[in-house]
Amino acid sequence: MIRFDYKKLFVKLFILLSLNIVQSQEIIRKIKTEGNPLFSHKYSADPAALVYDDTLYLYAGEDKGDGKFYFIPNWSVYSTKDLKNWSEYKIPLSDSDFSWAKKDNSSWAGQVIERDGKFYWYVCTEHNSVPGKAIGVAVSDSPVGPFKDAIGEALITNDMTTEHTSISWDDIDPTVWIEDNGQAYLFWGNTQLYYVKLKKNMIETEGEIKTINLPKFTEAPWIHKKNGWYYLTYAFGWPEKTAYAMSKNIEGPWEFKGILNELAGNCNTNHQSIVEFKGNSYFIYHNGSLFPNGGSFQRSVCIDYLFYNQDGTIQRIQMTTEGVN
Ligand code: FUB
Repeated sequence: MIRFDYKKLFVKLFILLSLNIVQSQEIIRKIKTEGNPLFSHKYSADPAALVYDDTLYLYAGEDKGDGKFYFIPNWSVYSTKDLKNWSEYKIPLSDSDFSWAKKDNSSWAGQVIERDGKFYWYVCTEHNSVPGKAIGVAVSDSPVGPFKDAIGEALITNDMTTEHTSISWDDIDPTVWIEDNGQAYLFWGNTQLYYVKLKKNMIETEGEIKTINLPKFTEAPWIHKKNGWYYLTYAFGWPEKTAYAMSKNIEGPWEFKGILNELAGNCNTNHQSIVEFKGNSYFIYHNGSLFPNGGSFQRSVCIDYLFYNQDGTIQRIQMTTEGVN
């Protein structure tokens, strides 16, 4: 006689049901985009995209600046399957989720990466006892969160990099990359570009912090790979354009290839993210085009196509108002 395991069935049903409830509960808004900027209900800055399970997840800061400086107390997450219809989820991470972060301060850019079914969000915020910016990491079982501090302290603090620059905001804009052999890397910086290996647990560094020197490096490094080439795009000069370098090795040497994107109009920063999604390559960035008060501290995320040349170099981005719709 076959005995039916009701207990197992009940546990499975309970897990499925709660996952479903969490997912549907967390969507706070459905958005149909009409071009650039992508979202007009609020300001959004420093986009970082993650393609996972046939879906593009977009992480961005809630840009609540008063017109004088950056103020980003929360990060948002959006998802889409077609780049037109988007879901916005309940705020998945705030600077107040890091007990070591200064209260009511500005948390800047970050990036989410998946490893072994967990999602790690590297962000920068202001440290409350080590003067300057610091990098923390939050973790979740879902790409839409909620995320929680994965360590309970910062991963990178300003005092770890003082030999390279005296500014207190050089430890910003983390971007992460995992090699096919499993070795993970963290890149970050302002004025000086840094990188360090990460242990498999993604919450500890391994070995020394190294530097990379690229022309007019300001901030916002982003690593991606295509056809055997590594690309390191970054914010170039001030106000920022986007430039890029290429290498056959994640640890360089990097060859500077020039400007990729022009000034983002009335916005000092440009902050890019590059991904491939359903057969096309995309350049996701921000500008100050949201009418009437958009600008350098009230930015909005945009998306345009990115095209490669035969030799692997990238064609200049054409910023458009139509976007990719
Ligand atoms: O959003 C604050 C800062 O502005 C980011 O960390 C930089 O990349 C620039 O976009």
